[in-house]
Amino acid sequence: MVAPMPRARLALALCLLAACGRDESACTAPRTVTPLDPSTAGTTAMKPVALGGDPQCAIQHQGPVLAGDALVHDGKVENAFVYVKDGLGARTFAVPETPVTINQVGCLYEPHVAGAQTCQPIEFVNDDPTLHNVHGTPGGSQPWNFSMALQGSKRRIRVENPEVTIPVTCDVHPWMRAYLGVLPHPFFAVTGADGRFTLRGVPAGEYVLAAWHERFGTREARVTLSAGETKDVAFAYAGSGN
Ligand SMILES: [Cu+2]
Repeated sequence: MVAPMPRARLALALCLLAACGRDESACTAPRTVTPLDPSTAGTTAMKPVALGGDPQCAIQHQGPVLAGDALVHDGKVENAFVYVKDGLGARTFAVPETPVTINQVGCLYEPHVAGAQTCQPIEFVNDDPTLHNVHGTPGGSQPWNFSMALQGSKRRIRVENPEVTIPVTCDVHPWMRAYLGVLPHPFFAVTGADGRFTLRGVPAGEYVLAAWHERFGTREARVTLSAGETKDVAFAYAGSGN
């Protein structure tokens, strides 16, 4: 445990004020949901995200794995955020009330990368018997910054605008970092230890898919999905990424 420095205490005080004044009214406005026909929806499944098939690439990226920022297993990239970037048109989607949970456990965020829909509740939980603060710094929505002093405490926010991705940090423990991808639709996923993801129920259409990774950068792929079709899409990272 690193004791908070005076400067950190000041930051925490400011956080509380900022959190109190957070206006989430953009998330309470009524919306008309676009109906999707499940009988014509398809699925995009994914082959493993690979580091270009070159073992040297994987070796370069591995190093000490401490915080989920470069988890590569047999060339498969974990913690990439994959999503439909374009192609859904003007559809509007229902907002899930089930919260996305980001835990603070062992002074790390779990999960390290998470996705949520705009205005969906995002619940931060402190599982540690120590003080954390949760500091989100979106570019297109209001920031948040609040302290969580008690073990077992929970606090919810909603992010009003899409953004891939929003860094979440703790001013007490500078190594703590999570990333939150926020989208106006439900078609996103985080790759698992096998480098795979699945996007279910995507309407038939032409799409741009994107894969974002904090170290390796962003890749895009075009995919055309017809009704009921399942397609494999692979992204490859090579060299030092980006
Ligand atoms: Cu912390």
